[in-house]
Amino acid sequence: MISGKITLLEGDITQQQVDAIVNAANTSLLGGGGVDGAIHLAAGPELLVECRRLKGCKTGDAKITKGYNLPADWVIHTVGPVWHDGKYGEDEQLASCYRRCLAIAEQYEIRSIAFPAISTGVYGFPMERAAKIAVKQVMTFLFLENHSSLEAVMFVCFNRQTYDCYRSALKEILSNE
Ligand code: AR6
Repeated sequence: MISGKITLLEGDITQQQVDAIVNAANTSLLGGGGVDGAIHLAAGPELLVECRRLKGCKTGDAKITKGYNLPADWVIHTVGPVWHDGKYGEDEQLASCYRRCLAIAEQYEIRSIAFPAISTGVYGFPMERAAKIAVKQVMTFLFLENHSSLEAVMFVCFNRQTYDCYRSALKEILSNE
């Protein structure tokens, strides 16, 4: 626990006991590798059936489904940007993913949500930069805006290096307050 409502942990997002987990999907929403593959595998085939009905999702946007066999009730699927060189609006698109997920969580009166490090795997977004964006968007949503339902946000880091990046990003933002 770092700051009341925000938790940082190293682990597998599919195993988290939260109301909603976030999936780092692609625009088809029809599954893939990485965290997307792991979520579909753990949720079972009904997730894909529901995803098909959503007709895809734009980069920077998010859509919600049920969690099926996952411990989480909901999956919020978002599509992060593919990293080029940072001059194609990647930062803003990534920030938009976090904001859209949080807005949907609020809409569904979700109390706890877990995020993976969106775009930092196959999509190649630099981890340090992505962690700063993630932390800033979540902190802004939780502490600077007036929202009611969300009580806990978890950043689920798949390895130690990711965990360290998030820890530094949180420390930096807290020391600037
Ligand atoms: N729990 C938590 N984090 C995970 C897990 C897990 N089980 N598995 C991987 N990660 P990626 P992207 C981390 O590639 O970069 C898919 O094929 C991983 O270490 O899953 O947004 C989609 O269908 C990394 O830090 O997502 C898209 O086509 C982070 O999750 C594309 O990949 C994101 O890595 C999306 O690429």
